[in-house]
Amino acid sequence: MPKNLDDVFEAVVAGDRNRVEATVEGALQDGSSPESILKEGLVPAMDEVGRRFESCEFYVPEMMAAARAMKAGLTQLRPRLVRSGPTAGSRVVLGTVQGDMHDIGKSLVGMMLEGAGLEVYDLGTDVSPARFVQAVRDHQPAIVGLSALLTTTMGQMQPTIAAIEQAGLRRQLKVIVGGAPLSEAYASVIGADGYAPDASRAVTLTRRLLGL
Ligand code: B1M
Repeated sequence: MPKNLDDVFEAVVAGDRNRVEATVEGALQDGSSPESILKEGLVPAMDEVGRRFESCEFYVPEMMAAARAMKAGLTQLRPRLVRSGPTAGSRVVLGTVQGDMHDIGKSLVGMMLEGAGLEVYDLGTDVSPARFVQAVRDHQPAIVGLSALLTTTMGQMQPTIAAIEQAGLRRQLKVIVGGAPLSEAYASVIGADGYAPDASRAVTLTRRLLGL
């Protein structure tokens, strides 16, 4: 990994928000692309944090500090990742399912979709099936995106899809799902229209489902 991206990685793992901002700025000044800072610095750092949590080198406070630091870096990159200008004219309602507080991956998916010209309504985390249904009524999206990071919350996806169906809204939209514990097979079992393992493939999938 190039030295400047290594510095970003270390700063996130250390949970040092100021250092993340300084190292991201430094990497941009040195000519690194926002995509490489994301893919080679910020995202692998969160994997390392997860690894340290699993091996009990880190506990929840360290994981939270790293998440805050990561989000500071994402906020810095956001204007560069989100293109302004004409949109593709389709709306996406996005959220992390009920019981789940993880929002970094979902936010990244939202940013990349905005970057692809879609109008994104991000409902945040811990979103109940009823809130998804209300958001579909309010915003009339072509796509609903569900994110889950826990094996204990991925089970909320199916009731969310069922609630959209029971409200008579399922046929007007496509549902896409993602998050570390998910798979293509799981997506198909719960009746989603597609699964994406990462943010850039969420964009490809969305564009394909919309026929763009
Ligand atoms: Co949590 N946590 N966490 N955590 N946390 C994981 C997920 C875990 C794998 C860590 C570990 O043990 N190695 C583990 C889950 C184990 C499991 O379920 N099998 C875990 C646990 C156990 C927990 C708690 C239960 C810990 C506790 O309290 N004892 C607790 C649960 C709280 C809750 O949600 N109810 C908890 C809490 C937290 C924090 C709050 C401290 C913090 C989240 C802060 C925040 O998000 N604001 C946190 C963090 C940071 C993590 C790790 C370290 C990093 C997650 C992350 O942001 N990754 C994580 C370990 C890991 O993932 N390696 C872990 C970076 C992000 C860019 O990737 O989110 O995977 P990711 O998103 C990717 C793809 O998954 C995909 O695209 C994204 C971008 O490429 N994707 C989609 C995601 N959503 C998508 C939607 C799509 C398409 C693609 O379409 C709609």
